[in-house]
Amino acid sequence: MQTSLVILKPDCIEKNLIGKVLDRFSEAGLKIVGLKMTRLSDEVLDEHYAHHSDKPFFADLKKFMQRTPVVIAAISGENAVEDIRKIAGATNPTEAEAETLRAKYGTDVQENVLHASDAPETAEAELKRFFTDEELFTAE
Ligand code: IDP
Ligand code: MG
Repeated sequence: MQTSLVILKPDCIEKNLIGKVLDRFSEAGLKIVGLKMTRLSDEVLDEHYAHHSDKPFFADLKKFMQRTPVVIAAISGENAVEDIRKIAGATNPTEAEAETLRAKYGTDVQENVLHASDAPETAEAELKRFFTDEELFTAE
């Protein structure tokens, strides 16, 4: 069993798509085991997007991610990391496969609906960044 970290970004909140997006994961047989709505601090975003800190869009990306509170979810399944990335689609909505969340609901390469962990090791670090053990439901 794997658990991945998903963040529903401000564009998703503004378009009132929280339920639709979470339902896609439930319908795919994935299980929501942690959920919260909160604002992201500068410090957390510096850490979460450290791989983009030298990019020209970094400041803009942080500003976008702080535009509204976000929904943070821990989602489990046999192959959760890969399954969720598939359902999310490519980073740029114009390059994402039809029916993926980013193709259907994304605005542009920055405002692309959601974050999803890109590997099991990343997921582990990201889950620790946003949830305590007590906040996560353990099935079985
Ligand atoms: P991912 O979210 O598909 O894993 P990453 O390359 O890890 O993609 O980028 C993290 C986030 O940074 C993206 O989801 C998007 O919001 C933003 N981002 C990535 N590339 C660009 C860009 O070229 N311009 C603006 N924002 C970008
Ligand atoms: Mg990424």
